[in-house]
Amino acid sequence: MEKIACITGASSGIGWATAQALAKEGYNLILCGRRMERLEALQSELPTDSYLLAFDVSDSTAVKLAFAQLPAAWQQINVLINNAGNAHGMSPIQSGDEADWDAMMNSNVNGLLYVSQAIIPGMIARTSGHIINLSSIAGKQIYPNGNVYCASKAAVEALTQGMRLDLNPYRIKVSSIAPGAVNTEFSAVRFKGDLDRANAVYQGFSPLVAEDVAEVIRYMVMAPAHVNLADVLLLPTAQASAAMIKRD
Ligand code: 8X3
Repeated sequence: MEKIACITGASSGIGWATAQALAKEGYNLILCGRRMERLEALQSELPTDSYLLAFDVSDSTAVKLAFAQLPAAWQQINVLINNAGNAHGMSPIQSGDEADWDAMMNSNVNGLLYVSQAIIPGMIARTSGHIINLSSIAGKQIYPNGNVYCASKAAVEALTQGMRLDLNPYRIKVSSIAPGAVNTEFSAVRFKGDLDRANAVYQGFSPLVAEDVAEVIRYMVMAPAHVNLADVLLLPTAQASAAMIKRD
């Protein structure tokens, strides 16, 4: 039987690369993102079938509506990749921007919860499924000025463990992957389009690229049924910790 994976934040970066990696394994894909034209561009590249859902994960009504309207053929979701999320701003806690805080908590934490809540009941009914949450090294190690972003990813780590406990009776795998420095749109978004500042983050060493993360996610998804790569920390070789990177 054909398998279905649902990927949030599929319109760029790690989500986009993960869609390509899972499609190569034969997965049909539900691709979620805010930008329909980007989802259509991705769809046209994929060798398997896909269904597009354009919504903002932080809008709980939109999430509910999107999944309630899924055609029957797309309702049996085997794998959920909770990838949507971002960093907004990077400043000391005393000068943080409330809108940035809300944006991070709403997408990285609440959005993950809303999408999971829409998909988990089906997995429970079938007593099978796999949820992979995109955490970050920022969820394991707090760094200066990372405050709220780090808190949001620490919440992802806690929610992953909580989900694994609560969904254990239903044979649902729950995993997280925590990448270090990955050269995507991440820093451009964090620094609000300041590309000099964004590019400097990845200068002087070889950072991960989205395909590196996607390849590990592919491996996590394809592991045998009895194997769960529950907690994966993925770093560029040059990175020793959240705050220590060996640059040339
Ligand atoms: C992205 C990695 O180190 O910029 O989640 O927080 S870091």
